[in-house]
Amino acid sequence: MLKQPKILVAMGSQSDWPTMEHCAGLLQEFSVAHETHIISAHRTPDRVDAICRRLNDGEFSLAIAGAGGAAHLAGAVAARTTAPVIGVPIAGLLQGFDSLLSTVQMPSGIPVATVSVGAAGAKNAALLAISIAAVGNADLRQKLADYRARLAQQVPLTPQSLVNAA
Ligand code: RP5
Repeated sequence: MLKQPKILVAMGSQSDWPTMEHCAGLLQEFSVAHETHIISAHRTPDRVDAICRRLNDGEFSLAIAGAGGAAHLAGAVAARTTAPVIGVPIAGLLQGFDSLLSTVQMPSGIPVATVSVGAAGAKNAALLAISIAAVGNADLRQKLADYRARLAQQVPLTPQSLVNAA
């Protein structure tokens, strides 16, 4: 793992950005360096090769890849590197069930750590990437603990009525 982690955030299309910006936003919030790139496994395979060369040259600690439909981007990246790869299934025509199965069902030997569909998955991909980068990084571990403490504070003790909220 790089001393100062840098995360590759890849996605298959501009149309994936409204989901993947949740991932980039959290990395920003944690002040974790990252780059965002559109690299399509089927439309721009040369870009996939080029960015994976940078990954294998050690420019990035690990990769997050979001894609929809027949979502093979995360698997295509994982095929080219031994760095950890986190896959984010993007919701599309089939509400993301297609991309979920395409991303999670990697055959034995080439792992993709797949998170949930959509914005929740994009956020969790960032948090998982930070957790991996936090091995041996006390500062990042503290930031993760602080984040969870803030989450806990946001949970009300009892249900709040919405009836008179308007
Ligand atoms: C996938 O196809 C992309 O990851 C995107 O989720 C989906 C649709 O892409 P566009 O047709 O919107 O470019 O490759």
